[in-house]
Amino acid sequence: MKVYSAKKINNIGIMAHGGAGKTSLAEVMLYNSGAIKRLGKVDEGNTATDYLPEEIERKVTITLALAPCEWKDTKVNLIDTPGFIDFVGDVNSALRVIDSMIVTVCAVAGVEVRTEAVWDFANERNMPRICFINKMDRENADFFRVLDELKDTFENRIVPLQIPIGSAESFSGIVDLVSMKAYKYDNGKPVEIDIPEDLQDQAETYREELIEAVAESDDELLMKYLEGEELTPEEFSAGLSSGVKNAHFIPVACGSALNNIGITNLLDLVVKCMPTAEEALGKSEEELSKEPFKALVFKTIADPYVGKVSFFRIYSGVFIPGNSYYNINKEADEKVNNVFVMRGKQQEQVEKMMPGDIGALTKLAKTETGDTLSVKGIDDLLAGIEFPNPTLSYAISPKSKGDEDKLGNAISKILEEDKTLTIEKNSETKETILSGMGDQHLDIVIERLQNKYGVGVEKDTPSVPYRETIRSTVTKIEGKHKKQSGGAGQFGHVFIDMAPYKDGDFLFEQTIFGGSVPRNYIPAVEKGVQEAMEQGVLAKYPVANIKVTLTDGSYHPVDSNEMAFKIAGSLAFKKAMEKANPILLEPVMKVEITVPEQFMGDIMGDMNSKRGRILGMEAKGKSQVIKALAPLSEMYRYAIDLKSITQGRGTFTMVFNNYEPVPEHLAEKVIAARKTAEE
Ligand SMILES: Nc1nc2c(ncn2[C@@H]2O[C@H](COP(=O)(O)OP(=O)(O)OP(=O)(O)O)[C@@H](O)[C@H]2O)c(=O)[nH]1
Ligand SMILES: [Mg+2]
Repeated sequence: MKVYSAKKINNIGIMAHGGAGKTSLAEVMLYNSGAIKRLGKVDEGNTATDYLPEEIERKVTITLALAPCEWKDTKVNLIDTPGFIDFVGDVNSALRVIDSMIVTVCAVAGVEVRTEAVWDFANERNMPRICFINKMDRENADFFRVLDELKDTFENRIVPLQIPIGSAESFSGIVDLVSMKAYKYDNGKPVEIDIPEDLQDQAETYREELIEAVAESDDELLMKYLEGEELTPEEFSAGLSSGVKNAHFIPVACGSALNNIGITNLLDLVVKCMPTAEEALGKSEEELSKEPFKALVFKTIADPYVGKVSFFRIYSGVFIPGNSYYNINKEADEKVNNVFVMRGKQQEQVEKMMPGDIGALTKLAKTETGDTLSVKGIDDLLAGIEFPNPTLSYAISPKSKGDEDKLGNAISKILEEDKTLTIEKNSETKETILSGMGDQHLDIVIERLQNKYGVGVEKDTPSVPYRETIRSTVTKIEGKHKKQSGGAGQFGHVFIDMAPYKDGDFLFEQTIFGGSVPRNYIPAVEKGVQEAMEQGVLAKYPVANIKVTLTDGSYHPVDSNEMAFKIAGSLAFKKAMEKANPILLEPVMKVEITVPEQFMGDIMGDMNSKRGRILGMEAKGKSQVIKALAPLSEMYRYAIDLKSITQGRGTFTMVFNNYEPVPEHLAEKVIAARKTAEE
């Protein structure tokens, strides 16, 4: 590919609900522009942008992919993004670097959950977008119903630029309301035809709506329009382009990605009405080129052949291979000898890259997703990328013993590629906890560990990190360790009091009088208690929230030593705990659930069945936010439950809140299960 100027670059994300046809659309745009020679199909597993084995197998996009093509001298940097919520991390990455969006909507399903989500994001940034009603060839496709739905759902001004000729089986082309010309398609190429008679009135009506929208986006044009004058073709064209670029209105196009209908018009529209990189950055290319180099790395992939590949977008300066660059976040130099344009998994080396463009670098040693690359001496960062917190966790372990290191290494490679994944060793349960955005996400990670890194992994629901504590105060509990037959003797002897303690996990005090336990042995007693606390008397869970006071004891001038007092301390602790009415505690989480209003009842019912307590609720836009406390043991699968209750329309966050007693009948079960597991 040649080097493109910021005046001739469009960075556009294709975003939508899962399955609306984003990947098919990217493919057919690449094909029509000549960027690829063979038109692939998602269902045949041969598209440019769904190239990972996991994507081909599932026919679903999992990671974002770059798909640059050239149309009318402009480099259109398409980014194909995932639609399923489990893979939302890459949607966030793409959103951070695009200047405009094609929102793909299925002509049958209409507006869906993720359509609303990406739309909201575009609104927040007043991002220009084109709405493309795809799958016009499908049975029950209905352009006008979906158009009305778009108008009803969104507050933006939504204006069709085209109307379809026919629908479902008979869908054959479009009437372009800008030129008032009609087209059918021959292998993707538009062939001009007369506007079908039965569409003429409708075309006129919608053209009037379009003219009004164009006029209203510019004061001068509006004056003319209100005075009843006609806009010249030049005025109309310029007004259309600026009205869309400023997101004064959102144009609607339609077609069929599968049958390659309406796609060239969509490409025309992108080049004409979406902002160039120069426009989006708000400076001329000349200015941008003179500024110091600055780019954001928004995605990292681990390619089996090339190694680490970092996708980056340049915000200022020119990238010249061989120069020295500097990662501001890591305070590290990065030497890069090549710069690439990527299309799916295909790389093409280019000579240099201009401001505003998107490309890829290989073998960056220190750089991670979200980092700013610049040159030495520059220290202000570009805004990073926000990723959602994981919602689902599994305890994982290697299938074969001895593969622990291999697993650790593989996971750290996968973590580089995916910022919505976390791995953590739980110090209480000793389990390795893998957390991600949902069951599909985690299953794919586990599959990749097997297929790409050769580590088989067992997954399980994480164990609950229960704790134990006491409810009563006990006094004068004796602990005596005495071994005085043969060889060197052992003698340690203590009395302790034990009480519930609210202000922390553990407090140790002593009220020894007259040296009954010599001063130098007191720390050993405390240590003995603490070691014993690692395994409580009920089910060997760690003990918390207790206060122990060493009150008395005795010693032997020869046989006493630290070890003996440590053992005495732990013996006393166990006895005391047994007598002090021990109970089991469980972690309770603070949960915030956001759902459309109609699911409130179901969410509350479900929370009740999970022993949750509702703290309150409030309206947020069109949604309700429910705050609740619920035991962790009931919440491990909440990501899955919420998805099924709300058909994917709910989201939630969850953080640890406090420990609370486990209800008795459940505690008995937990204790019994632990005993069985031990045996
Ligand atoms: N009939 C018809 N089917 C289409 C059209 N576009 C896409 N499809 C089909 O819809 C299914 C999903 O298409 P994709 O292109 O994978 O959709 P996507 O939006 O990329 O899906 P995700 O990336 O998984 O969110 C596939 O079976 C496509 O063949 C179309 O214009 N007409
Ligand atoms: Mg896709």
